Amino acid sequence: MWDASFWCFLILAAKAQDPEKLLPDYDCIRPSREAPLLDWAEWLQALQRPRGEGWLAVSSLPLSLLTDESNRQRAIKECPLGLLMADILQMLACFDKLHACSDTFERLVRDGMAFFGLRVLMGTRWPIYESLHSDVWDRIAEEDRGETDLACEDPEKRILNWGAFKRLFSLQDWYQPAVDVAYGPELEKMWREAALECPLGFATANLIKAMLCSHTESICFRAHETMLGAVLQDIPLQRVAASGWPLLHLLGHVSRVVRRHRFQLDFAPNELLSRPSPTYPREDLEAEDSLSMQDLQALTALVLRDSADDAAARFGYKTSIRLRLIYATMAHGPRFSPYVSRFIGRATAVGIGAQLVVFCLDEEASAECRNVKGNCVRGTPSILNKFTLPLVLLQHDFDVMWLDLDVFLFQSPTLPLIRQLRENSELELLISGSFAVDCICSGIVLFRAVESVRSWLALLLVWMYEHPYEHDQKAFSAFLRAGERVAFESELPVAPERVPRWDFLDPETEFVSARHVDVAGWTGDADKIIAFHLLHGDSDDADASRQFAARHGLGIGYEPLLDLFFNRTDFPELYKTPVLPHRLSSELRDALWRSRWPTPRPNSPARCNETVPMRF
Ligand SMILES: *[C@@H]1O[C@H](CO)[C@@H](O)[C@H](O)[C@H]1NC(C)=O
Ligand SMILES: CC(=O)N[C@H]1CO[C@H](CO)[C@@H](O)[C@@H]1O
Repeated sequence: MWDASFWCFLILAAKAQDPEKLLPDYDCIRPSREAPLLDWAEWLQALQRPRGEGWLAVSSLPLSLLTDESNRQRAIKECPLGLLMADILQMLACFDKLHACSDTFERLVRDGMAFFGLRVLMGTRWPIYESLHSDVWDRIAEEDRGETDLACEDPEKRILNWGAFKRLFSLQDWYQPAVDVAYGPELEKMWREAALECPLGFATANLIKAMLCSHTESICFRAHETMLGAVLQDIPLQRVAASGWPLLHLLGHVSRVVRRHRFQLDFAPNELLSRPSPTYPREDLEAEDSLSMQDLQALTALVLRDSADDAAARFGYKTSIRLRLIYATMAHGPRFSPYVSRFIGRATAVGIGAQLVVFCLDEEASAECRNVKGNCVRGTPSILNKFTLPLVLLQHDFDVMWLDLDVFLFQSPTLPLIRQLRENSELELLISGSFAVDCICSGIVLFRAVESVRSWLALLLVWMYEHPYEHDQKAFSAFLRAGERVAFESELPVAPERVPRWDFLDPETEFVSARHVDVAGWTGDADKIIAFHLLHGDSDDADASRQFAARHGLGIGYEPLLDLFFNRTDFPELYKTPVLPHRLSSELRDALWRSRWPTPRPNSPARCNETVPMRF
C-alpha cells in the first residue's frame, strides 16, 4: 500500500516548466502519448451518468486493476484523482460490509483529500465530494463513536451554542443565518478556542466563509481552506459523518455553487504556453493540434495574417506604432450566441470584420458565425477562454484587442488605440475602466505582442486555471495591481516590476459602460463614443454570482440592453452600415442617455478597492 509521502512526487513534478505540468490534467481527459493503465476518461464519463446504475457498478474494472501495487504506482503518475476516486469507492464498500479494510482506505482517502484540498476538489469532474455524501454513513453511525464530543451537543460548551448552529443547516434557507453565525462576534473573538472546543463546528464555519469569500474578496479563501483542511485531516471520515455536522454534504454543495470553471482547456497546454516553432505551421504535426488550434491555424494561414498586416500598413504609415491587430471575442449560451452574426456584422460595418476572430463555444454560436462567413474558432464553454484565445494569438505575434460580446461598437477602435500608443509608446496593455471609480473592466483590453504581456497573461491563465472559484476580472485587476485582491502580495506569481506597463482606455467618452452599476456611465459627445459595454451580466457559469447579485440588490436599473442593441430586426442597417445607434433610433438614444452623466468625470475618481472582513 502506498501512503501520503507518495503525493510528494506530485509536488516535485509541478515545479517543472513543462506546460502539461503547469496546467495539470486533473480530470485525466487529455489524450496521452503512452498507453495508459486504463481509459480514465471513459471511466470518468461512466461515473457522470445519472446515479441509477451506481458508481460501484461502473467501476469494477478500475477497482480490480488498482488493487495491484505496481498498478497503483502507475496510477498515481497517470491520474492521481482517479486513484483517489477508486479509494473512496473501496472505502465506502468496506464500510458497507463492515470490513476491516475500511481503516486502510479511510486513511488513504483522508490523505489524498488533504493533499489536493478544497481548491482542486471543487473543480474536478471526479465525483469525489458527491460520493462522500453517502448513505453508507447512516448504517454505521452507531458503531463508531469516539470519546471526544465531536457533535458538540454538550450545553457546557462555552463559546457558542453549537447545537443551534448545527441545526440551522436543516432550514430551507440556511445561508444567511449560517453566515451570520460564521461571522458572528463569538467566533471572531475566540476562534482558537472554538477550533479546540468544537473542531467540526469550526470547520463548518470556515467552509461557509470560504464560500462567501470566493465570490466577494477571494483573498481570504485560502485561509479558510487551510483551517478546514487542518480539521478534516485529523478526524476520520466516519466520525465526521456521525457527528451530525453537515460537512460531507456541504463540500459538494459549496463546490457547485462557487466554481466558475472546470479543469478543461480547448487549446493544448503547449499551444498556450509555448512559442510556436519557427517552421510553424508544420503540416505533418497538424493531427496533434487541438481542434481550436486547427481552426485558428486555418484562419491564420488564409486571412488573419493578411488582414492584420494590411491594417498595420494602412494605419502605421506615418508612425512608429505598427499594430498587427486582431480583434477577438467569444460567445456561448442562449443569451449571447444568437447575436454572434450581428456582432460580426457591426464589426464589419465599422471596418474591423476581417480582423475579428470569434471563439464559438457552442453549436449555435458556430452556426451564427459560419452563416456570415466570420473567422470562427470552435471551443467549449469556459470563462478561461477569455484568456486562452488572446494568449495563443500573442504567442503567434499578433497584438490582440479583446471585446466582450456585450460590447456595441460605435466606431472602429483602431485609430484611438494608435493615437494613445503614439502619445505613450511604452504602453503594453490598455484596458477599459469605470466612470466614477478607477476600477478596471476587462471587457475591452488591448494586449500588445511583447514578452512582458505574454508571460504575464500566461501566469494569469495558470492562476485562473488553478483557482476554479476565481472571478476573471478580479484576477485581472489583482495581476495588474489595479486595486482588487485575490491573494496576498507575496503569493502572487507576478512581481510588481514584471507587470506590463498599462493604462486605461478613455473611460469618459470613448470606451464606456452602461450605468447598471452606479460607477459606470459616460459623458460628453455621444458621436465620439467608440464602444459601449452593455454589461449583460457574468459570463462565467457560477451560480454564486447570480445568487450574490440577487441577495445584494445589484443590477438596480438593469435593462436588457444586449437585446435592445443586438435584436433590432426593425433597423437592419445597424449591422450593415456604420450608422450610429442614437442617430437611427430614439429608443436607442434614450437607452444610451440613461447611462449619461451630466457632469465630467471626477478628477480623482474613488480608489478601487473592496473590503470584506477577514476572520477565521
Ligand atoms: C429577438 O427578437 C425576436 C422577435 O421579437 C424574439 O423572438 C427573439 O427571442 C429575440 N432574441 C433573443 C435572443 O432574445
Ligand atoms: C471604492 C472604495 O471602496 N474605496 C475605498 C478604498 O479604501 C479607502 C480606505 O480604506 C476607503 O476610504 C474608500 O472608500
